[in-house]
Amino acid sequence: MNTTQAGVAGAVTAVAGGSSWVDRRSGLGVDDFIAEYRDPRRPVVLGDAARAWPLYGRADPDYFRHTYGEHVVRVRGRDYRLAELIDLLEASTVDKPGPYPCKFEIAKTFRELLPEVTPRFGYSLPDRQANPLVPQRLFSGVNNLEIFFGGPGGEFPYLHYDVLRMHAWITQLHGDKEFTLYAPGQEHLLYVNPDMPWQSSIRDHHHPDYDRYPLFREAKCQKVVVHAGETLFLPCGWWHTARSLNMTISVAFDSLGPDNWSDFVGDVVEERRRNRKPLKALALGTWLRAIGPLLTLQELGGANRGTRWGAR
Ligand SMILES: O=C(O)CCC(=O)C(=O)O
Ligand SMILES: [Fe+2]
Repeated sequence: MNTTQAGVAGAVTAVAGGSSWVDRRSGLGVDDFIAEYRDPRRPVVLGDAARAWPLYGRADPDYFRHTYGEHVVRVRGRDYRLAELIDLLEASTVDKPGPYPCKFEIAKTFRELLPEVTPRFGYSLPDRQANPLVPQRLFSGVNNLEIFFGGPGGEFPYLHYDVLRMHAWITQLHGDKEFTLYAPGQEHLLYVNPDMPWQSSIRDHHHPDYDRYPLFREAKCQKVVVHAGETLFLPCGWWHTARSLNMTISVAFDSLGPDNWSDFVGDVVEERRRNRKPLKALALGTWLRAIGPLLTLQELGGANRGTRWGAR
């Protein structure tokens, strides 16, 4: 991106260390997105990816209070009416943050919202998750289109990359959320949890215990604030965590395409090995590697491009 484009797009965000940044782009063609961000695995903030969603520009706390206020949602084992939860989050402060994340799977908890966050944007396609050749049970822990509500100071509890090396997409519908990103390749500095290697063991990464985690000092992070209307693309394997700067409403999902297929297969196999299921690892790995080229062929014929959620 040249400086003129950068200026027009409102562009670059200064980051910790001052040496790196996350681009902000609007009006980006899908081919340019693939060439400049997806394939080189660079995060980007897209200004208008979700512009076609009916909910875009309308999703403030009052909208949810009025439309879904009586909806009962469960947070940390307690049931709230959504209106009550939003009141609680709006009244929370950085010193006394409300619960976070308050996240709900849209297809289960807010089914009526599905058409409001459709179409799925073209940047995230093709997506292989709904393909009948791919065993659906693999995706039980994957972020399956979730809506997040947060108040000031609400922090995601751990540094992680999205399971199975999916690409992550987080659209800010309301408010501002700060993301802290660590590029892949720094795993030796992040104290990866051996039992859950997509998570760091470091808690409170804003005030880490450097006696316990001395190497973490050397890890280089980038911070980016995502504002209402913007979508953050986080390529597979990028470590991240987030904090809500004010009352926020976001929609997040993961994607699996031809470009992160082999990363995905690697993590699926690795997880079976870690759980001492070598035969399952072998069988699944063989199957998934075999269907990879088949899926690519299908995609040449237009498959895996459904713009409805869960569609093929
Ligand atoms: O928006 C956030 O708090 C971060 C969400 C996230 O990274 C996730 O659900 O995997
Ligand atoms: Fe994530």
